[in-house]
Amino acid sequence: MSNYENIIVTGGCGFIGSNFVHYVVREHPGVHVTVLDKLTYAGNPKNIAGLPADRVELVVGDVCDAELLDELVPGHDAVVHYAAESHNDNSITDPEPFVRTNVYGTFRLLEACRRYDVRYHHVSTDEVYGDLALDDPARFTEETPYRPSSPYSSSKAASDMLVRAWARTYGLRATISNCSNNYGPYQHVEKFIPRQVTNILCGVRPRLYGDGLNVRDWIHTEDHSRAVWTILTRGRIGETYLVGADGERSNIDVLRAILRVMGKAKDDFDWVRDRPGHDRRYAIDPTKLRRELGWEPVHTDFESGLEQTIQWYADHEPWWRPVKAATEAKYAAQGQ
Ligand code: NAD
Ligand code: TDX
Repeated sequence: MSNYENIIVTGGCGFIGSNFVHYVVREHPGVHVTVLDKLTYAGNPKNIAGLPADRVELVVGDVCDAELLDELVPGHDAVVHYAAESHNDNSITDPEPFVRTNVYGTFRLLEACRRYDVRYHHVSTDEVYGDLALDDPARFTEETPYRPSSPYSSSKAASDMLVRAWARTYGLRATISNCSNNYGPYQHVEKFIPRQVTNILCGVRPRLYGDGLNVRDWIHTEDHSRAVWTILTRGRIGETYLVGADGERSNIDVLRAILRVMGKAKDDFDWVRDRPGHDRRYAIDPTKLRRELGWEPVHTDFESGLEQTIQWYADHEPWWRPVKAATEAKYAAQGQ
């Protein structure tokens, strides 16, 4: 049993938030989850369909809605804040919803948690630290200065700063986690791995940005969910924890692994226009989370996790097919 019996999960119909909802329902039977989700293009109620109605309630609404938060937040033990505009490429074409949801939405939640003295956990990204050179032996730690590059990562960095200020100034019981790139089932087809897998399933060639040498530090979303629960229940108030699973890989290596698993030739893809301001490399040093809270990733074999993820997309075409054409039309307009 934890001290948390009645929690709000914002963005619980998205990729990572829905994984956390499933995780809590499966692993922590005494906990009731209220999902607050606006159901944007990225939110899908099917991601949490079938969970017991006495454990999970979906409230469709906006984290920017102060009146709704005044109704919803009192009486809950904690808010775990996943809701965000999450895609870098979208933030480059239209930054406004990123500032609104990620910055103003976080502000509204912090105000509600302050008013009703509710524990708050903030889910953030390693992208707030900017990028590293490919040959730099360094990895990001909790002490690395913030240096975000994109409208998305700067909006997340701004939201992290608000959380720190609310913790220090008002004594809000808050923690922050900054995680690396997640993979797994239910990830929107706009993101790198699902985009390439579903392209191949549609008979379309995958698309690689720039020179393909950019490095991302991959973690299975199940490991991320367990890390967030660990920090929510046992993390020190006011602290930041980096979450990563030693999963550094170049984009071209990941793409070649996908091509291999799906029976395609290793050069069966197209090079496309690079992302403006494209971060070169992310890498997380997760020592603090491991030493202080004893968290360890379970999904340490990236290749087998990737194979399972590919199989999930092959088995769940009705889940991704309805949004595939619109997603690709957006990319086509950007030359990607
Ligand atoms: P996602 O885009 O798949 O899901 C976002 C969810 O938030 C959707 O369900 C959407 O409907 C909801 N939402 C958006 N705006 C809202 C609003 N104004 N009010 C209420 N709900 C709203 O995103 P994701 O990949 O699951 O990411 C979840 C969180 O994790 C984000 O905060 C993101 O910054 C963070 N994160 C993601 C990754 C990654 O690899 N995807 C890595 C580290 C951190
Ligand atoms: O078609 C593509 N081709 C390609 O080469 C796409 C969609 C992406 N890429 C590259 C860009 C990145 O180097 O692949 C890499 C991964 O791209 P994304 O899936 O868009 O992820 P990224 O920009 O790294 O950000 C992700 O991880 C950190 C999440 O989307 C963020 O929400 C999270 O904070």
